Amino acid sequence: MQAGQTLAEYLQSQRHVMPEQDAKALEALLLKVAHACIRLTWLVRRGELAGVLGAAGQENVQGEEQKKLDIIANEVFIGSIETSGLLAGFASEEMDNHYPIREDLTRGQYLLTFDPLDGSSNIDVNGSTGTIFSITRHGGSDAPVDADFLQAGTEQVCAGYCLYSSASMLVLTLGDGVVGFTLDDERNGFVLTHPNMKVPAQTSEFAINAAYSGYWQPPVKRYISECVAGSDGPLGKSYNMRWAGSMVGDIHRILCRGGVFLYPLDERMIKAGKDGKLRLLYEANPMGMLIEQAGGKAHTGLVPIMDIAPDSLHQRVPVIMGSAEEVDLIVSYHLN
Ligand code: P6P
Repeated sequence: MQAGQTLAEYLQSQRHVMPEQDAKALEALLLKVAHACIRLTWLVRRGELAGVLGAAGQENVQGEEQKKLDIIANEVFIGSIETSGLLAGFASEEMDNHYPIREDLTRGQYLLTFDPLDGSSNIDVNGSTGTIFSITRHGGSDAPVDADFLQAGTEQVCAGYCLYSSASMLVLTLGDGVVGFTLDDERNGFVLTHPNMKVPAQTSEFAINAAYSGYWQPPVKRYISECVAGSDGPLGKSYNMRWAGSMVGDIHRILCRGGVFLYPLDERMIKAGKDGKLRLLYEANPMGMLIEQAGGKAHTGLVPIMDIAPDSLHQRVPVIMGSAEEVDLIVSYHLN
């Protein structure tokens, strides 16, 4: 591979990496995903000019207020890919149950699980947002049911995101490292700009929403207090903090320069009977695959995220992911 390749050229060059059964179909599917991300880029960039900002006046299955763009992004993604003949079905943050391909359309061998617009709280203030996607295989030939989507992160064939920020970037893994493409407006296509994204093993930068520090459990309280203690503290170095308000924004920064992202289980969630905030299938698993393929680690504090056997489409998990040595340290505080 070399920088400057188009996405299509890159995918063709990677056919030898993909299992024989996947090569052409996966290549075609990813080009459809990229096309959907380009359509979403233009919508996000036009913002109020396209009348797509603001609340939709309804909640999703998570009980979260939906933004207009949440719903539009979901429709754009499905509309761009459903007729490809490559998918057996979709599952999305914005839909209660899975979405089977229409009976009159050709069904394919893959399942696409996605968060159409992650970071919704940033939309109206022009902050970073993104689309997160995870591709797994559909074992059967019949129409899928919800249970077919409940696959461990280790079963993912491909994972990626498109970050809508100062540049639009498509970052993905096929299981052989992580690559990043930047949208070239003049060519209206993604161009390979980051051929080998790696997470440094060490870091001095953490990402967490510190507003919830009063609810954190002891291992997280210990870690963050040690970071804040700086060079005179037990970790012997000064730390910086970043919190983008969108997982895609934070994980992209970590893939570019290292860091550790935490959305841990806290006392609020325990009281509400929740296992975390972020969702396993379309946030933690795809981001976990990217981080681990780039040399980092993805953990709940108790178990590796990608080993979890999912029990529901919208299952939530605690998330600690990023620079391997930092994740190991935080996990050691949870286990000891
Ligand atoms: P908070 C966005 O809604 C999201 O799911 C992630 O993208 C982001 O990291 C997190 O929630 C932000 O949560 O509690 O800081 O608003």
